[in-house]
Amino acid sequence: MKNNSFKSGFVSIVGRPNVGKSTLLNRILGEKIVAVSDKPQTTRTAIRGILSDDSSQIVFVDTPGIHTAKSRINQAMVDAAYNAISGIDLLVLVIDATAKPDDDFVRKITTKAACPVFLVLNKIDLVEPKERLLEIIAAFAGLYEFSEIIPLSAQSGSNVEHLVDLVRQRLPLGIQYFPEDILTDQPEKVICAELIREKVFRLTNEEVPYGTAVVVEAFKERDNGVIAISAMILVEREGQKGIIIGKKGAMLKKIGEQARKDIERLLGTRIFLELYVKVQERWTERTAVLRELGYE
Ligand SMILES: Nc1nc2c(ncn2[C@@H]2O[C@H](COP(=O)(O)OP(=O)(O)OP(=O)(O)O)[C@@H](O)[C@H]2O)c(=O)[nH]1
Ligand SMILES: [Mg+2]
Repeated sequence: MKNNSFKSGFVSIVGRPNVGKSTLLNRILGEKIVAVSDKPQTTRTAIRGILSDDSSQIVFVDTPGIHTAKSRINQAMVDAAYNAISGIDLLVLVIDATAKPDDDFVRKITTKAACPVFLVLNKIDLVEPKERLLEIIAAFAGLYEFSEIIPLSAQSGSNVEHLVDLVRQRLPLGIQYFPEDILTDQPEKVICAELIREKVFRLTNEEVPYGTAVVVEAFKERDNGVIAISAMILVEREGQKGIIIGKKGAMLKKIGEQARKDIERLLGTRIFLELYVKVQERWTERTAVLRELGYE
């Protein structure tokens, strides 16, 4: 039983695509559980990352970047981000400190928030001269009564611990929602699929990453302790299949090697990873498939 000063709460991380929300979640947890890439719209679903200690539990929710969605899958992504704004204890709105200030967006999000809002100015490692930060802070402070404005670098980790301390201070008294030894409420299969999909996002270009989904179909521990994972990479067209497989299978091999390293680190055990590619035309527009994949 936890003592009655235990604090807990749900904290959503929202913002435009590519501002570093997922990088921030991974940094806070000290483990990679969500996909990060230099391409926008990497994150497709809301994924919870849980930070526990003796006196608190913070349930962070990473969300897809909010953008003008054209396709059905993108609409589902943006819906997932907006859904994560309600029913929470604290909202962390992340902006890219190097980007042109988007006041309309900040106003739009803050009007939807029914809880305290922290503004995180990310990527401060890229801001020069440093005095520029004070100007940015002053400009945003005039837009909304943010509970805190925190400049940080999710990539280097600079000031991230300070953010976590401030979040912890704001949490209401509450129960422990999840066991203290889990990093996420997602099944291992889902996180493995996410890490494989990240490699596709990093290693392929143009429309290919956006036409790709990954499903882990088998996850079995063998007698020797090795976990055998079999995953399907879904694409929309034969041409995309060719790119994912690559010359003599070179691309698929690279995706597999890089994903295996991440998954082994996360699971703390050796894995055997088998990947195959399947074409499913226009899956990004088909509700039934999107639902099956957990995107709707
Ligand atoms: N220089 C620098 N780059 C960063 C920082 N944080 C994130 N990035 C980079 O920004 C890019 C986008 O990072 P993500 O974490 O995938 O961004 P996101 O907001 O989750 O993006 P979506 O999921 O597409 O909405 C990646 O190339 C990161 O390496 C930072 O503090 N400094
Ligand atoms: Mg993301």
